[in-house]
Amino acid sequence: MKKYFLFVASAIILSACTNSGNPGNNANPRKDRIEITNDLENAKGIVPSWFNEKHVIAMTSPAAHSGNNACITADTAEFSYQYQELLKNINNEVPKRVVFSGWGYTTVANPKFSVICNISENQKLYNWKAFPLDNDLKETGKWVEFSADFYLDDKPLKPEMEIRLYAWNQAKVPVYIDDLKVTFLY
Ligand SMILES: [Ca+2]
Repeated sequence: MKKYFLFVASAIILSACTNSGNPGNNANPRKDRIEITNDLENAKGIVPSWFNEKHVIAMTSPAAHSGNNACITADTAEFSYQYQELLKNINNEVPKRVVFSGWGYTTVANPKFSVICNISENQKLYNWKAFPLDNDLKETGKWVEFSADFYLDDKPLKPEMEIRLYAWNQAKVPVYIDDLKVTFLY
């Protein structure tokens, strides 16, 4: 009987140890990944850190990827809805990498279309990167998932710097985006 209790007790201790090692718990408050999503449905109500909502429109043909709204880019709307924030307002350290992902719909195959990541210091451009999506948008008439990945460790960052992420359409024909996600990795 004593042996049985000893066995049960060690099983409980073992299970407690296993749980404490579970990455799902919040033992470590340090944020090494921050995800910000925007389905564009509330863009007109002004979402903090998001700008250029004049290019977010109610969609009918084609339908939006989610809900009613998506962002149009075209010849008169080269730059998309954009994420813009000071690095210090996002986390208490500067990011090593950022990913701008979402869904895109093109009306011409392989449009000249890129995601831009620009970093400025006191309104002055400090770093500028483009991630072309021409090959990701090879099929017209359907929503396809895209992901633009930027490594930010080529130039040292300061918490006071500002990051902007947006799409740039140089194709002069409509390309729509929806369900955007910005992922910061630290
Ligand atoms: Ca939407």
